[in-house]
Amino acid sequence: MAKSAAETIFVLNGPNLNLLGSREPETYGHATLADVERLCAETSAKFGLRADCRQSNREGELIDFIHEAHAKKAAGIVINAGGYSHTSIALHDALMAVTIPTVEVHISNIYARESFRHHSFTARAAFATLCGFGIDGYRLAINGLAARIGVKAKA
Ligand code: CA2
Repeated sequence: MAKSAAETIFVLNGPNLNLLGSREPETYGHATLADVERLCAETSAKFGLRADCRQSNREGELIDFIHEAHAKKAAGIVINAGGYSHTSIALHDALMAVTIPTVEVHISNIYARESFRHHSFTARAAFATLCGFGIDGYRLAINGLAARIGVKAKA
């Protein structure tokens, strides 16, 4: 049976994350964006949820995805806004406006890197942030999101 929109988690990846697996493996590992999306789909399925995975290099398109999540009554958002995390008040405002339970993920440990990565605007609109776990952070985020929205793993 098709899952209703209320059982959908939007997984949003921002600029340059389409390059995962092709460069800077010492920082971001060897996994590709397709690997991330597969991991999110598999993890969501354990909870009877569906992962709707999107990536964009454009701030406005990411905002449109957040609005779409609201329009489709998404159960949650997992977002790695990439570099926009550190610059985008507009993405912060979009997340605040929709009041969908949100977890922020960063593949790298942003606090062990340059100081300009230590602040995230989007994190302020999330109930939790995970960083430094590599792509496993997405799996952990979906587990935490499911717990927050009261969805248990299916037997
Ligand atoms: O650690 C993360 O997930 C980041 O959100 C990644 C962003 C960076 O600006 C944030 O500070 C932390 C950058 C994404 C760039 O991704 C690439 C992946 C492979 C090769 C080059 C860039």
